[in-house]
Amino acid sequence: MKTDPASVVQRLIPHRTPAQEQATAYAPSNIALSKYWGKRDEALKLPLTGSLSVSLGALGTHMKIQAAEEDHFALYGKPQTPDSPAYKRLFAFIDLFRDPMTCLHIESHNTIPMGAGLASSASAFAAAVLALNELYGWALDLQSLSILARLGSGSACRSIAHGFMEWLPGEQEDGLDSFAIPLTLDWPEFRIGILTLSETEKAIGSGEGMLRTLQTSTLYKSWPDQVARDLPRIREAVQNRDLVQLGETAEQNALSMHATMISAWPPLLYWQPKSIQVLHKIHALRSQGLSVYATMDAGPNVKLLFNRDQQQDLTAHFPALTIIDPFAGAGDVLNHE
Ligand code: 2P0
Repeated sequence: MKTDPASVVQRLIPHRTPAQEQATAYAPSNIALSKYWGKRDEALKLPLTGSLSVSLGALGTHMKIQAAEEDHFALYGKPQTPDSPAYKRLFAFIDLFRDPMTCLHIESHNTIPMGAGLASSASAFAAAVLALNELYGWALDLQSLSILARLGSGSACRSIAHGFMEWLPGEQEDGLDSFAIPLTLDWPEFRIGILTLSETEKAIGSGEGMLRTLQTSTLYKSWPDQVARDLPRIREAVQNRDLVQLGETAEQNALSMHATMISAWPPLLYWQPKSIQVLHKIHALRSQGLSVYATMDAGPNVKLLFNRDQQQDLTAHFPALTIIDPFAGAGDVLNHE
């Protein structure tokens, strides 16, 4: 019989009785340098390839969960109705873990700027798993926490810890070998710059977009080979703190992912004219000697990868840049308009 999310949870959690009244947790968002695009199992959110990300420090989700008389979910202090998509998705996930008799009051607050084109699902599901682990007193290890977060949203498995995280795709049908591991090293000079070019909601979400790409793009067949080349190069670049190798590989990886999206049908053209303008500007700045590279996710916004020594020049060229230092304490937003 095929494994479903409920049976994975059943195997990993020791019991379903809260050990305390309430628990809080924080998980950072993350950006992939070698991307995850395409699943081998939809229900368990198992990827076809590995991926490697860096966390966004202080940009993430704070979540508080407490035992209550009835279910309740507030986002930014605003109660969500049970028929809202956010409520339904969160409680469908929570239902995997709790005894049906246990009601929970959940408060979630994202520090990710609204409309920055950064998905909050990765940090939200990771924060939910971390808070549940506290509330129930499971004392799960990082590996189990990552597997459980993955069941909420694939990229959430990389948000269970700070820093560079590599998601091992695994081979097992039950996905118990598919989780993210921290590359335990820092890179104090490394910076991420976020350029918000469009605040409109993306028309096609990542899950649907991946499936469409897999089913309709012949270019997608080359994607696993692209990752097989890029991911080890990015891991090596991180280990050597080699920005040029990291930036060149991450930019090519992101554009290759977009090539598969664009060649899907109907096409997934997430880029807007401004996205292309920014890419050209980055290329022009590189030809003038600036060491700056781009990555993009399933949306029009461009994220810049660079080292601290380029920060002043880049802020002059992109005044609206939100700069993130993933390794400053819990991570600091150094310059946010
Ligand atoms: C990534 N993205 O590696 C890639 C690059 C978007 C583009 O992971 O269906 O929200 O919940 O597993 O994790 C976004 O996909 O998708 C994503 P599901 P998820 O960051």
